[in-house]
Amino acid sequence: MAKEKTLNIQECSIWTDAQKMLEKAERDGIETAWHRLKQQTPHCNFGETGVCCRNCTMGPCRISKKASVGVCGADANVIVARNFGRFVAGGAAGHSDHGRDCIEALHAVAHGQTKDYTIKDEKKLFRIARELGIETEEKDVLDVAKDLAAEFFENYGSTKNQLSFICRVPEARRKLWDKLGITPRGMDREIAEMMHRTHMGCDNDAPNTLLHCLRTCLADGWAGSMIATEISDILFGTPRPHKAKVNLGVLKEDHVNILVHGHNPIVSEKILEAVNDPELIALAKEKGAKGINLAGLCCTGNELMMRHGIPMAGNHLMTELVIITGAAELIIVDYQCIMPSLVQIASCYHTKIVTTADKARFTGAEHVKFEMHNGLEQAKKVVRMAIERYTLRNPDRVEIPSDPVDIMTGFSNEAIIDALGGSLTPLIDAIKAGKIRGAVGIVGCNNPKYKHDYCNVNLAKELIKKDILVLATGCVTTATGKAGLLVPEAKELAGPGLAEICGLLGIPPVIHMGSCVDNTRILQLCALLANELGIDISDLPVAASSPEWYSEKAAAIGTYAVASGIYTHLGHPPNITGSEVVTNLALSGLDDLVGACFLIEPDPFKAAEKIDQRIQQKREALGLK
Ligand code: XCC
Ligand code: SF4
Repeated sequence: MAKEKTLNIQECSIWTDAQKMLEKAERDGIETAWHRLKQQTPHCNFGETGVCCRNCTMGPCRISKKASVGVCGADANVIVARNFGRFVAGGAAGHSDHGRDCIEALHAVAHGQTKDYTIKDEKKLFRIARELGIETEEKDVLDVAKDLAAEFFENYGSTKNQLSFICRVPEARRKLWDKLGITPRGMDREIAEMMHRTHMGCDNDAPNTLLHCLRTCLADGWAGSMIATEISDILFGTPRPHKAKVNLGVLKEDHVNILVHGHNPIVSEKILEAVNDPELIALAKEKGAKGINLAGLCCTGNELMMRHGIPMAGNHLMTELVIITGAAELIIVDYQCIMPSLVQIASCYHTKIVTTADKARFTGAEHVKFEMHNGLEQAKKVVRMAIERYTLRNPDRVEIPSDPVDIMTGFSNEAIIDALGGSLTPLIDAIKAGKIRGAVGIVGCNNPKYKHDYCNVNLAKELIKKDILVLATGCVTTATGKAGLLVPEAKELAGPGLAEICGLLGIPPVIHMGSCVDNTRILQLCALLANELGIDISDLPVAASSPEWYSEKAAAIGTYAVASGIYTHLGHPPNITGSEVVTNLALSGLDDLVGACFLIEPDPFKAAEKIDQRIQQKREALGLK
């Protein structure tokens, strides 16, 4: 492959496993995201600032000194707001369609349409059903599941005035949303309305469009994603703390290595079952391997790690590099964050890419469609393919670059409350006493525009030093895990107060709470704390951050966090800076409206300072030292 510009590999990633694989990539003549980014820079300024509109064929139009409005008369503010609206609608659609797949799974189990999936956490099923006002007295498990699935389906339609889990939101916040007209109604409805509003000739008032961005994203946070998390716990078990391992070193040279990549545990859970099938293990041994090794990538990796301690090979920017080890027999994917380049890179090795969802097919990959009635059978088929691939592996091309790092995972809210002895009181006391000064959820992705994981790791390190508890999800899990922050011993790196609490509870200063849909665990935790204290979420000494974000989903998450009252840091802005109105609203105006706004800061050390100041203000407003 042609290489126009060479990489400075030391500047690409903070990790030696990544650097070694980038060196091997160059030796093997492979292009990665870092190489392709070079070819794409400098980026188009119109696109970057959000002032390019392609919403009709009188255009495309772009705003410049020469032309301050498009053909229809839309100015930069309208165009930017519309583009951002469609951007977050894409993210909300991703999470919520994943949620819908979970509801369909619950529905299929409840109606006896599958033997491959069951209810693993009946207690949680009943608890959530009761929480949502579903009659459970003397009712059979499957009947409760039927009613809960039906209730969740309703959350996607147009018959509700508000989503079911709004019952979790503190009253002050609910009133505020009502007043602003942003109480989310139906998941699909808000997304469709966003598409409608942004059609030429509809919502041509940027602040008004932005309000609907908040509403659409709130639907994601309090329905689409939250439903995905809760059903995943019901079907596959609510996570409990346990140990796991992380980085490319989790691959095994003498095993058949299978990686799961994507988001929905409906596929990865069955692969986990299949790799433990004695017949398949025997087959792997027959082919000369010592066994079958399963590892995760990105969010479905988080799901398997949270529930079963399956090791994590890497985050977003490691997904190409894992193939370059030459030791990956097969990567099975469902949807979201799967670079199309994986197919091209795999073709240079013996690695097979298998897709499973009709809505996410990749040219050149093998498609094995997973459905509720055949999940296990398909999983076994895929594992058999991986074993066959092992015989094609070229040992001379194998390089597994590092030893894995230990981590602790499995912190669902249920597990956190158990660890605290049954209530949130000890946590609240620690916050009041200033031992834990506040909490920050660091979430999201990698982006080759940054030195890989530099901001993710350094922000976490700086915050824990300041006695701020960090909650990690998504691709930040792997980052903080590799940095050694996800083990109880990392308390040594924390400030004295946080270190003391970590020591007492035997927990790390950075707590792993799951995948990206599981950011709703953090949302729920904030709501529980606020309700317990009788205040609004925006009064809590908490913040959110996505330092190295890239996706539409991450923007939707940031937006629902802000709309829920959580101050949110991003390493770089979305493509909105071409509009003063939208930028000012995002960076300050929203603070007056919803009690939170965005902070943009690429430097993790400065970001930590600013987040710390905000937390300090919140503490003072609550009368805490
Ligand atoms: Fe994707 Fe969820 Fe981002 Fe990672 S953190 S790159 S969105 S896998 Ni969600
Ligand atoms: Fe141009 Fe307006 Fe059409 Fe957008 S909607 S492409 S600004 S004419």
